[in-house]
Amino acid sequence: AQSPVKVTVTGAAGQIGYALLFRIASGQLLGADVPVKLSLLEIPQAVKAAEGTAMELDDCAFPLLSGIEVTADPNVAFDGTNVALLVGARPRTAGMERGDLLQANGGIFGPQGKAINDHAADDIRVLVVGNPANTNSLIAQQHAPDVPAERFTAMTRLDHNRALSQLAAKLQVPVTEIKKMTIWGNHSATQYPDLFHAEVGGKIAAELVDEAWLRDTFIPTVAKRGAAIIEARGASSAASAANAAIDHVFDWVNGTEWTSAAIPSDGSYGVPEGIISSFPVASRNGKWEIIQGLEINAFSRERIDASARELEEERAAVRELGLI
Ligand code: NAX
Repeated sequence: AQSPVKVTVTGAAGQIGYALLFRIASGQLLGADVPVKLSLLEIPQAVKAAEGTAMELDDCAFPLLSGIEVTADPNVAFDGTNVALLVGARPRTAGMERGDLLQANGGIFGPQGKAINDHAADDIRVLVVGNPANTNSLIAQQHAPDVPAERFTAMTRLDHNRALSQLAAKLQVPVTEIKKMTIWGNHSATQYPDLFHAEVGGKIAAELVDEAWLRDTFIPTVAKRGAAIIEARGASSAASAANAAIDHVFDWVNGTEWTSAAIPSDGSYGVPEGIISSFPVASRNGKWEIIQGLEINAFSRERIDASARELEEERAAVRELGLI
C-alpha cells in the first residue's frame, strides 16, 4: 500500500481549518485511495482547541487517516510535509495600516517558509490561503531558496468558483456547462474575472451577457463576494474557502485542463516576473502551466495590469520592510 502523504494545515483551530480537516481526512484532497497523515499547526494559545478538533477527527474513524499531530512548532509541523496549506494569518484589524499588516504577516510567513525550506519533503507543494494570500506566499517562497519557486502558490480558486456560480445563475445553466473561466491577478478587490475566454455551450460568455452587466454587476459581485458573505453570515467565508483549497490541491496533484491559480509569474501576459499572480492554468504531470496564446483585449488589459500593479506594490512594500 502507498505510504501516507503528510498534509500540514496552519491555523488549524480556525474556521477554515474546521471546514477543511475533515474533508482532507476523508480523502477529498488527494484521492479516495491515498492515506494521509495530518499535522495541525497553531499558535500556543490555540493548540488546545486544535487538539479538540483532532479528537473529533479521531472520532470519525476515517479509514484513510493514518495519524494526527498537533503542534505550535513549525519545524515539527513541516517535517517531511508533502502538502502545506497555510491558512493561519494575521487579519487586518481596525486602525491597522497596510505596512502593519504586511509586517505582522511577514513574521508568520517568513519563519514558516524557512521551516518548509529546512524540513519539508522534496515534493512539497504549498498553497497559501491566509490573506494577503499572494504576497504571503511570496514571503514564504523567498525564505525557502532550496525549494523550487513554482511550489509556492496562493488561492484564487474561491474567486474562480464564485465567478462560475454567478455566471451560471445569470445564464440559467449548470456550472458544468461553463468552461475556461479565468481569474487574473491578486486575491483582492482588483482581481479580474475574465468572461472573454470563458465559454458556455461553445459560445464566448462575454457575448452572452451585456457589457454593463459584465462591468457593473459581474466583476464587482465576484470581487466583493467575501464582504457580502461577512454581511450575511456575520463571519467570513469558511466552508467555501475550504472547498476551494481542496479543489486547488486536488487539481494540482491530479491534473486539469483549465482553472485559475495564483502562481509565480514567468512574465506571461505582461505580468511582472516573480510576483504570485492568478492566471488561467492547466496542471500536467503535477505542475501548473500558464495557458498561453490568449488574446487580451483593451478591457481585459487595463484590469490585468491594475491587479498586477497592486501585486508589484505589495512586493515593493515587503522589500522595503525587509521581509523578503
Ligand atoms: P480564523 O481567525 O478563524 O482562523 C485563523 C487561525 O489561524 C486561528 O486559529 C489562529 O490562531 C491561527 N494562526 C494565526 N497565526 C498563526 C501562526 N503563526 N501559525 C499557525 N496558526 C496561526 O480565520 P479563518 O476564517 O479560518 O481564515 C483564515 C485566513 O483565510 C484569513 O487570513 C482569511 O483572510 C483568509 N481567507 C482567504 C480566502 C482566499 O480566497 N484566499 C477566502 C477565505 C478567507 O477570508
